[in-house]
Amino acid sequence: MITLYSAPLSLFARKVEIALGEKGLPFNRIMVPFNQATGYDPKHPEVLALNPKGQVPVLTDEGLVLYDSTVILEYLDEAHPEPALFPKTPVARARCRLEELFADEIMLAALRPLMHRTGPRIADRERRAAQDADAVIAEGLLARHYETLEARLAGRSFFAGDLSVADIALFMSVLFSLRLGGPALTGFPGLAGWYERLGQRPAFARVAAEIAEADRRLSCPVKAA
Ligand SMILES: N[C@@H](CCC(=O)N[C@@H](CS)C(=O)NCC(=O)O)C(=O)O
Repeated sequence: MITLYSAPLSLFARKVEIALGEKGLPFNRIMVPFNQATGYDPKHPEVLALNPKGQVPVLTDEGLVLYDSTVILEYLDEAHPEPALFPKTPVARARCRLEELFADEIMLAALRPLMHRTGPRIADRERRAAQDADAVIAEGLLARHYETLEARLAGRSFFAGDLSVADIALFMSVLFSLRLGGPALTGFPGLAGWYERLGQRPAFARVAAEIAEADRRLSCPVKAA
């Protein structure tokens, strides 16, 4: 039986949940504690024991212990090939991996300066002003990333052929951008349609609904800039 250590507002662990859902794989989920004041501290002892980085997601499967969402998604696709979440040819697979990296690293870098918005307000006015200024710059960067994605999608239904890990990772980045008060998808009709279509798939819808519920329970409301 697969066990997944996840967290309510973990972009990376939720990628794995979507992949497990799309593949119809049952799993036992252990939600590690998270709050907006101290984050993941104190860390879940089993996560500390299983992952030298002390992060979620961690997935265990019959004695195998894996961490890092990218490694986990590759394992799941090889161990449970149907339905495939990677394209077939080396070139298409390489492009799919690059899309995932674009989401996980490049879009994440632009999301980080927005993350304070769901946390408690800091007292220091100067630091707050600096955070707000950084967030405005990051919003511009996110809008440029949307433009890039709109062009790459180019009217297609998915980013790498059929539904793939590229769509899962990019969906999570766009979802985080929207929940953190990043740019709306207005003006990006291809991307908006793709996001809406994915959001109707049960595995994506479940994760999106659980994140919205976790935000209501754990996060400070995000004010419009
Ligand atoms: N590259 C890793 C990133 C994992 C990661 O950043 N996890 C966050 C939650 S989304 C975490 O556990 N943070 C706690 C920490 O870094 O101490 C992946 O793809 O799984």
